[in-house]
Amino acid sequence: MKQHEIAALFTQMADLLEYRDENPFRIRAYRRAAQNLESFSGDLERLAAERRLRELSGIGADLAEKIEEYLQTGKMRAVESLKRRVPPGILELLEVPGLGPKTAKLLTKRLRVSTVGELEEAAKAHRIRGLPGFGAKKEENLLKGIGVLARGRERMHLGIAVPLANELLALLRRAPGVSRVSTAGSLRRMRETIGDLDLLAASTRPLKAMEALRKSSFCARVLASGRTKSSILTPDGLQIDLRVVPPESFGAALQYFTGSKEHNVRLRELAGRQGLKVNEYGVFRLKTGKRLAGREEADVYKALGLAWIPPELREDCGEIDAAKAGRLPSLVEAEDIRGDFHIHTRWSDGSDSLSRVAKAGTARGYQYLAICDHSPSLKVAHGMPVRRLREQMREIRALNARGGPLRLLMGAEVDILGDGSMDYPDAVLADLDFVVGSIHSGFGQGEAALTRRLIAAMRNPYVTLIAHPTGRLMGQREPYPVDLEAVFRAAKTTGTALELNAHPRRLDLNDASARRAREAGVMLALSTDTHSVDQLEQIAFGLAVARRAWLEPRHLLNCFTLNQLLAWVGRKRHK
Ligand code: DGT
Ligand code: CA
Ligand code: CA
Ligand code: ZN
Repeated sequence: MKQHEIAALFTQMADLLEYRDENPFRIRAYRRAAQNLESFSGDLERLAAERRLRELSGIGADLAEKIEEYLQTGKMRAVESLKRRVPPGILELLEVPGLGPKTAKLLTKRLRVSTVGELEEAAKAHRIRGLPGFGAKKEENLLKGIGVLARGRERMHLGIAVPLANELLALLRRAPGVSRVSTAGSLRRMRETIGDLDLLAASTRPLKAMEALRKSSFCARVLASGRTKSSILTPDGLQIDLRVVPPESFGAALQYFTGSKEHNVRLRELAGRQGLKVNEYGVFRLKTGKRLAGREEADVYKALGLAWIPPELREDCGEIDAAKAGRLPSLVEAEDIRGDFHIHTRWSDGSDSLSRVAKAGTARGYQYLAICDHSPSLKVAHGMPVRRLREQMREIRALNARGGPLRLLMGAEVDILGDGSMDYPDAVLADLDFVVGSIHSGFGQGEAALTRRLIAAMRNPYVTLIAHPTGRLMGQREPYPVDLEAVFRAAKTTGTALELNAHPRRLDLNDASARRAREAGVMLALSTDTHSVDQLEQIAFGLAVARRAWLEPRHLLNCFTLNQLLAWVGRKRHK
């Protein structure tokens, strides 16, 4: 968790330096370091203790010292002192998505606003559109950004929630008397964002478990504290709800507190019709009060005549009828995943070498990884000219020639240009094993044009997969408008796969769209959009979306063997 805090401080540092018009090289160094820390999932504290921080890419002596300082003191003096040198309120303004330091400075001066609230008022009163360089559109975008910021504050994404939950579960497991622990609520259902984080423990000594949480460093404030339930706020303002129940009702409580509320309402209706009652203590016969189940969650469902329903499906979207009819999907599982597509390396904006990536893929037991670095138009990401791509292909061939269980596929993430054409010529694409098409520019073109672009790309025989089809970045950028139903039809007829991007800020397609895509007969593919090898494990977030979309292995390209995959790619090319 610490690396996220430090990354946020480095970003803040860069913003503040930029606001003060300071050295652009320093600004860039902080931004790079922040990016690298965000994607780092190793043990930062251990690395610091071994004085090896400088092995992280983009971390020199100066930044290493700042990281150490933060780890030791929980503070970064350089940031503190810089903060004192800008007007108060600026820090929050800088968090508004789409509002850079330069614009923030201009707006505060011209409008004499100093807080996000005042800026919002100014925008609503249309006092911004008249400023030089602005206009109605920019004013609207600013308002949107303020909205996104507010919503982003309300809910946390899985990339934050899952690691936090794992630490909390470990803490609870160590508390005296605790025999079982689990997440519950929206986190157990793996919704894309989590309101508050629900935890459940079975214990004979509930007060001890709650005390462990309250006395831990995760607790900044106690909101509520009873005999079976505690709610706390973490230092980041996230709410944790912990319930502790006796072991004999763990299953019933887990079922109840996993929700969703809508799923539980349906379940209780069903129970009522059978003369039964379900609550957080168990399943009971209404007439006699006899208890039929409670210790195990599966028994709760069984007592109601249902198969156990995976938590990801519990949204009252037909899962109870399916369970009754014995027609629940055989959801895709982690073991079914044979590889990952859309992997970046040092050849464009990733941080690792091809051989490091191959090693990490092998360690995960994968059969294949598609290396998909950026194409030349994406200059900010060091997109590769054809000559560099060819060079990379040679290196991939050489690595594959060494043998081993994992095959690197020669691929590219190719920009779909404004007119729907691809950023590499077809003759180059034809030499690749796997082609990902992405929109990274012209988001403002409007729905019709964006949809046309995607469809044009799918009509290219070499385009295997469309990446992040709606372009959203949670908390930063709304999805661009696109006619998804038209995209699904084109994907189906052209034989192009659509991505479930597993990055916790993207998760794009999302669960509902992915389910509709599947119903439209579209092939889907999970990919992590990995920029450094420790992000390969984020496949778990994409897997959660796939499960929430009711996907089975046959719906996902990742579950194909290498030969099946290559055959699938070839079918489109030879249509
Ligand atoms: P969130 O926190 O907004 O992401 O969503 P949840 O689903 O985690 O909701 P939360 O934390 O309010 O409650 C956790 C679960 O507990 C919920 O999914 C179902 C159960 N639950 C909570 N309150 C009620 C209630 O008033 N009625 C019913 N039937 N179930 C409830
Ligand atoms: Ca919750
Ligand atoms: Ca809750
Ligand atoms: Zn990418």
